[in-house]
Amino acid sequence: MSFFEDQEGPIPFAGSGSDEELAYRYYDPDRIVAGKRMEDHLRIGVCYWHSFSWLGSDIFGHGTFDRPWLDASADPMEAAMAKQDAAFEFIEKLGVRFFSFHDVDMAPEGSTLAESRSNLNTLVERAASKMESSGVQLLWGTANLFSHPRYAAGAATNPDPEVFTHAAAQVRHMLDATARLGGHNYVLWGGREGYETLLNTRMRQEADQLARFLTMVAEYKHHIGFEGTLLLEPKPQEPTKHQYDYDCATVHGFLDRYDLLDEYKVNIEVNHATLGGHSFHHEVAYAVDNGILGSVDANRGDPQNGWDTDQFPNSVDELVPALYEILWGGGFATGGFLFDTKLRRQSMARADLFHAHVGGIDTLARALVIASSLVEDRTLENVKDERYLGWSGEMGRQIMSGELDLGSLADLAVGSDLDPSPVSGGQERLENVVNRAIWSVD
Ligand code: XUL
Ligand code: CO
Repeated sequence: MSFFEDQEGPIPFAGSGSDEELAYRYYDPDRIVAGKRMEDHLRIGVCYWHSFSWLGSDIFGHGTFDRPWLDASADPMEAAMAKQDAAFEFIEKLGVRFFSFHDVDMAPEGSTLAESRSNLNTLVERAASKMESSGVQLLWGTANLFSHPRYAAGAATNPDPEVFTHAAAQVRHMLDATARLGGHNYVLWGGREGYETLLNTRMRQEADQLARFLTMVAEYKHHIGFEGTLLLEPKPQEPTKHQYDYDCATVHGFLDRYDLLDEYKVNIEVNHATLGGHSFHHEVAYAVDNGILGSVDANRGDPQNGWDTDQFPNSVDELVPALYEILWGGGFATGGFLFDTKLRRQSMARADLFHAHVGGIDTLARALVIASSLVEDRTLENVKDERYLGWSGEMGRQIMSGELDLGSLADLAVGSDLDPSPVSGGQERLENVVNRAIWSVD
């Protein structure tokens, strides 16, 4: 049975002159960019939850989407199989290589943990054969530790150790499933690992619990020989008022404090960065600089309201600087661009899923090519080299090596009557460099 019968075959690459609506203008998987195939740079993935499990409901209204595989009256396992058929048909027709899912997206929860695990295993085996025949791979798996009421006060950070234990079982099952499917990464997004009010919260206790949980997850990963990367996904708030994995810098400090830096990297989401008052560029640059870039959840927010609206990326301007940092850092290892993206509630038609993904993928492809030309051009790097040149000179070296202390530096400054003059940061000139690349690169 086909759920996307209007789309006959895989979306083709048709070039920038094409007038076909459902064709790629820029996403040409085989095009070589900076020595690598475009598909291998971007490693595009489709998410199961927003695209196949969600009906378009919001806090004020019911679902609006035309999703025949989400038939509430059907047997839950039959429905999960139909959903899986829809997901694989869509991913294959979109022509991308990866997908990601939470345990509860793929299989219905049973009335006990054992039943949930058995449901998951059935659907995972079914997914394995679809992956085998289609060549589609798992970018990452994750456990949903935030929807069920038992997790209202958090999972690993819950005041009740029984909730922690329940979460441990879910993660164990999902790590097993991710390993079974050859997943490239495993993600932990701490949806409710935070607080609603400090009046009832011990932050230090909760941080210790979270660290213990993450240590156990890393130990288990090694125990089963899972070779994917463990990723934490920062987000400042929503659904909790404050989330502990606030942003990349906070996660980095946490990992360092609990001696977990060798075990975890970050999954950066564009709209989480903007929700935290940062740019996506900032979060990526921080992660690359500190060796913790893992993967990216591609989407965008709406500057008018600042929420986590999870819209499809459509701004080359926003993505070019971040892609520049990713390329400069050597590109993804196990990560990729996962479309953690939601259609607007009025985009009810099944075809809207294609339009949204095609536009987002083309935006990423175009940004990649422009960013690569900026890396090759080196103007931005030359400006940085020049700007920090003093630090490779005698004074800079002596300061950084510890040869000079505060007192000797003060004597040196006074003795040589030091009077350094400011130099231009050249921001507008550099903005022109970036814009000219955006305007001229094909
Ligand atoms: C929530 C979010 C999640 C994670 C996976 O904001 O981004 O979908 O990516 O749990
Ligand atoms: Co996400």
